[in-house]
Amino acid sequence: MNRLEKILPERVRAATAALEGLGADAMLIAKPENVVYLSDFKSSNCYLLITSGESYIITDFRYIEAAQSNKAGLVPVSTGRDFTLFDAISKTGVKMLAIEEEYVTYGFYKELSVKFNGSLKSADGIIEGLRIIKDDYEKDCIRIAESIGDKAFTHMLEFLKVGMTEKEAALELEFAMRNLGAEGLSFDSIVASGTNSSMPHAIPGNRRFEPGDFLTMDFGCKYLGYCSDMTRTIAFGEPVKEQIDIYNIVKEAQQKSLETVCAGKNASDIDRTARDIIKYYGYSECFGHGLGHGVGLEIHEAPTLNPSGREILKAGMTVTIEPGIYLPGKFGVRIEDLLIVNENGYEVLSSSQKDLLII
Ligand SMILES: [Mn+2]
Repeated sequence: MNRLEKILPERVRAATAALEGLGADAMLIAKPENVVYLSDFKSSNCYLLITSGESYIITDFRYIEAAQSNKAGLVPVSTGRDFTLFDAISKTGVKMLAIEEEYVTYGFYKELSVKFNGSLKSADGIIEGLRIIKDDYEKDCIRIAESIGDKAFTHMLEFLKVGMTEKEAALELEFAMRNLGAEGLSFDSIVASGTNSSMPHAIPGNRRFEPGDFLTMDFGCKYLGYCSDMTRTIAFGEPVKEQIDIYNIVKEAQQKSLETVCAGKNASDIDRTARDIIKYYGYSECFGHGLGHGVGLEIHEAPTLNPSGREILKAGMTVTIEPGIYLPGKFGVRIEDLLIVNENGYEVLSSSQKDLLII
């Protein structure tokens, strides 16, 4: 038996159990990652209708054959011109329907309001709340995705040369990850060199690597739908003292805050550990983003590690730890690992070295 065949019906049961707390008799799932989480069904048109009785997978002619063999125990419903999603909802006799209000469009809401004869409420955060704790299957997928990133990084250390452009490096990084078994990228790779590296989310351009450059690569791939995420900053040729000093501050902030990760810890306390170290050295203004985020079917998901993060870490959550210092017009440094939170601490999934690499 495929591992998912056992897990998917359990996830649907957990979603059904959440209906009672929500005070709704059905929940319409439209957000693709939530659909995939509950059904492993990937398409460009699919809704799940979770009810306390039967639950349904609603799609059109193009996907109905695949939907009929879903492993989640969902009843397939085919929609078309004569029988729409709204007809399918009405047919179940649902009175109080919960929808993902942060996801559905205003147009969808307007049409639903006209065609559905019951009340609506928000289902926001319900499926995300289930997704925040990763089961063993998900942990394995994320471990494999991150190890592909590590191998691709090792490959890049051989490949990168002065004179190449950021775009060429980004293309090679993508090629390497896909060649190593990734389905695709978890986000557009960030390859930022020299003065561009002071922009945390720089877009790879035509700048050519020069001796003395710092190069920040922030990248990840997908494996069986699950994302990876890692960042390393390396140097082309001997760096100057300021570069080495900044690198070591970021490395210290990254390592010390990473070591505080443990079930029961406050998300904001972990952020503060890194922020205080960077502040101590006088660079608090140069670390303007949060320390980290959860990673799963989405590249950015709960929990959020930043100064206002209220979540308490639990075993099975994933978090990135990615402090940085950015000096506008000069250079930037960011180091990022992906961790799984354990009862007694953490498991670091990224294994690439964090001492400054000079190529
Ligand atoms: Mn990240």
